[in-house]
Amino acid sequence: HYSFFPGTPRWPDGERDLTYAFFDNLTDDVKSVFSRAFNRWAAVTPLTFTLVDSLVSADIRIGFFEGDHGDGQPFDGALGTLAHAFAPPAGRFHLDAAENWLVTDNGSTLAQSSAFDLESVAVHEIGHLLGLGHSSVKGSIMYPTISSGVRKVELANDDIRGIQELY
Ligand code: TQI
Ligand code: ZN
Ligand code: ZN
Repeated sequence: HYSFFPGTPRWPDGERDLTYAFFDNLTDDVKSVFSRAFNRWAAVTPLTFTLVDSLVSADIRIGFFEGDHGDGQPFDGALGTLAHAFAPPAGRFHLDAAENWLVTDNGSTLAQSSAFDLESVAVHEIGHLLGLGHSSVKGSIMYPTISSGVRKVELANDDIRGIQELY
């Protein structure tokens, strides 16, 4: 079953059109992975997600960082923690730059089993950004387990029920 963060934080009613921006100059391939991940949640909610240039004005700020990056939650190098994202309205979405990230387009198979599928992790972290905690339902996006070389990007019914209770 899905869960929420303590106090059930969510993006407020007047803020359903969310913007996001990247810290780094990322390739179009990487940007489109995030765009696809956001679209999976937009498809089942009244939310929209738009890429903007200005980090200052963006609701959600996405960046790849290594080790200590100034928020008191340092990354740990390859493996271990892959990424972290925080409950609304933080909009803080950081990924561990030391991981071997795999960028795939839709449907391509994972060649490198030591790499983590970026879209799979992004869909999970966006769930956190929107207010979902972890789920006890195996196979859901918010179930707290992920393996390298595995692609899991489709929202499960449990994820959809959870996000639709929030929005
Ligand atoms: N990052 C953890 C996660 O996103 C960070 C975390 C731990 C966390 N406990 C939390 C975030 C409670 C919000 C609330 O879950 S991670 C997974 C999963 C990670 C973990 O890098 O360990 C995924 C990243 F769920 F599979 F364990 C992506 Cl999919
Ligand atoms: Zn961080
Ligand atoms: Zn999680």
